[in-house]
Amino acid sequence: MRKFKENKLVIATHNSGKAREISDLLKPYIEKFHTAAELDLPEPEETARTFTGNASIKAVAAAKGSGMPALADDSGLAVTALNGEPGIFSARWAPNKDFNIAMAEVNRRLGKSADRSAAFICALAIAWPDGHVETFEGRIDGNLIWPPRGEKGFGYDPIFIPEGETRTYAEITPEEKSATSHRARAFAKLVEQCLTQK
Ligand code: ITT
Repeated sequence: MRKFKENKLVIATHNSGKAREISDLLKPYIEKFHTAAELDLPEPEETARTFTGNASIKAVAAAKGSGMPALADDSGLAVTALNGEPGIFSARWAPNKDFNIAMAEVNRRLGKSADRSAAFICALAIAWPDGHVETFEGRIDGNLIWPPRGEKGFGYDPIFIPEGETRTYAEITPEEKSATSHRARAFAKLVEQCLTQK
């Protein structure tokens, strides 16, 4: 496992909800970070069939494009009764990034299914400009509700209740979400294996 020793990192995402969560998680470890959006880095095509594969594509593209190490997140909602869909296509179910449409589509496809279980999955990839990549995965199980509830968070948060909670991810604070989320769990592995406190 290569250790991250530099003091600059590019957060390779164009999703502002993710960028906010990732920068909050990174603050204790990295002095300076940039986002792919702020550096105007192009968004590579996500052609892999796994979260980890797509996270690697995004991290390598940003590291090569910026000349700095880069961290990418590929994540999504896997619904049990839909055989894991939308999965790696979670962003693509939202035309013009309209997640009201994506959430309604999940609910429509679930129909009267008694099984409302789902999981959020997050793959993180950290890549260096020489092409070296390390990857980490995290997951949180929960259940889907309808109608959506809450104004916080992003994406599918208003329909997802994590295990052990009664509120959706859009009803709890960012700190509470980060105590259990798929992203925080992947992050904990990244921190343990790859980062050192500044
Ligand atoms: P980047 O590729 O630029 O990072 P993206 O939004 O296209 O942004 P993904 O391809 O990884 O990212 O799509 C993941 C989608 O899954 C994302 O758009 C959200 O809708 C959903 N998602 C991921 N993590 C989530 C979370 O913590 N809460 C709610 N929805 C989440």
